[in-house]
Amino acid sequence: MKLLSLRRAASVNLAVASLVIGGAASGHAAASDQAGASGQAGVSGQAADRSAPRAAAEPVLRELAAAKGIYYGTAVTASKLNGSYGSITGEQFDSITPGNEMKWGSVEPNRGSYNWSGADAIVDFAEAHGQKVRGHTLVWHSQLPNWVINGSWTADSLRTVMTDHIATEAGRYKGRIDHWDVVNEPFNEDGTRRQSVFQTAIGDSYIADALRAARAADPTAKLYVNDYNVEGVNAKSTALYNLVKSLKEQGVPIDGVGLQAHLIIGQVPSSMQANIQRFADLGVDVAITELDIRMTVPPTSAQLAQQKAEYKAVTSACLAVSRCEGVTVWGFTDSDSWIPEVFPGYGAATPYDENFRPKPAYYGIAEALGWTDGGTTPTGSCAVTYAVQNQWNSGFTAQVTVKNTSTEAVNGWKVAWSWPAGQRVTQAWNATVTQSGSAVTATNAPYNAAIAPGATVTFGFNGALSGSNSAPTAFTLNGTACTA
Ligand code: 9MR
Repeated sequence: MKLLSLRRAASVNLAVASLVIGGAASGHAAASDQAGASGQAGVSGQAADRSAPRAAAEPVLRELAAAKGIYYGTAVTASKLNGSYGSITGEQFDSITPGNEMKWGSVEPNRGSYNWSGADAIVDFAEAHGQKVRGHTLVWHSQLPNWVINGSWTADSLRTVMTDHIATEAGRYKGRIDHWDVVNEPFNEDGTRRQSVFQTAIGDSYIADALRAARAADPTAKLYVNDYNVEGVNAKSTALYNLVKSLKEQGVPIDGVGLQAHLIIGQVPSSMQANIQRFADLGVDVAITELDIRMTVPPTSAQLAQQKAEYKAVTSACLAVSRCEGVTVWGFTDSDSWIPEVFPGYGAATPYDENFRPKPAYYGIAEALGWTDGGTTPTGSCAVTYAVQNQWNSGFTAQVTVKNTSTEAVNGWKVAWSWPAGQRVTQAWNATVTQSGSAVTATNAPYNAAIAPGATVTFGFNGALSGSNSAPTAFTLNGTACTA
């Protein structure tokens, strides 16, 4: 059964003056019938991680998104889909995009010789976890095999190679892909066409040719054109707009536009919602396809708070337009992000840290999707004291004291940290403690939910050791970093 959900007006309290996302009531069909697919045990080897019950208030992005009628996705790396990475991918997201495994250079490095192992693994994983797949990507100037880049082509010969490639790849996964990024990054920043091998050999019509070939190969997949720096209204997004308009006028099969959204904190375009809306008004769907928000590293807690507001605002911008189908983050963890390699000095761009611990950005997404922590999310600060009180060969007892150093009362708390040395919490008091991989969350007991300004709460636990007992170095209170 599909339910209609009334979308709440986005109320965004922004740390960034440049970012203004309006809100409008609108209706996505809530895919509540899909939400039940989540919460399955993760992949093999991870039973222990997920054996602890999830605290009632812990947000699950895919469930929250489904209730609002959108999907929440992540790019993935096939070889990492096990352990905590696999568990979180399966539990939190209802769409996955191969980061690299479906690109032409990955699947057909030499002409006529195919490698589908990574792509197959991702599609299989998605089906096992009730997830959609965004196929990425069929025609792109980058990560192309040399035989395509360096071939000497006529318009006809390259068109045939391109449409054969689309028929082979989209045909292989026919009926199993929800959205295809058929053409990726066709524009320069000024809105002129990028001089890719396809553009130079075939000309402007290569995009229509590619879309028609994709429709023929997999009639049920939604066909997208995807690009970056097209999130706000600007010359490049206007070129994309004009392309979509002209394709629609010619009857070329196009179902949607992907706004990649590789963003920098403090520079999220204020016109994002208006831009999404103008594409929707053309009669196509829209998706945020590669969201990340980078910052200089190491991040400060102020930067992480700003990033949280911006993840929330981008998610809210999608929710505010009924034709926005969903949001995909480009890697959910900082350990699986392209940013540090390509932008030295930048990083921390995703919603989870390198140890799979949710960052404030994760709670920002959840809040945009309607989640509340049953109380106040502190805007102030906190201080944590961590003390090992007793230790033996295989275990230890520790106590955590949390001080509310802000001027606002905390009413309901979660304290989170990540173990640096494989420790596991076995038993806790004065809090309910759950652990997933190395990520630990301690939730208040009913009797100690409130922490007045300046007051402290203390809880304790026993832990198991599998090596050293190095102390955690960072803690958050309701998603906000504390001083340790
Ligand atoms: O995340 C991908 C990274 O692992 C690759 O090295 C890189 C090569 O260009 O491609 C990355 O993904 C890109 C995506 O396919 C298209 N939009 C930009 C993404 C980041 O470069």
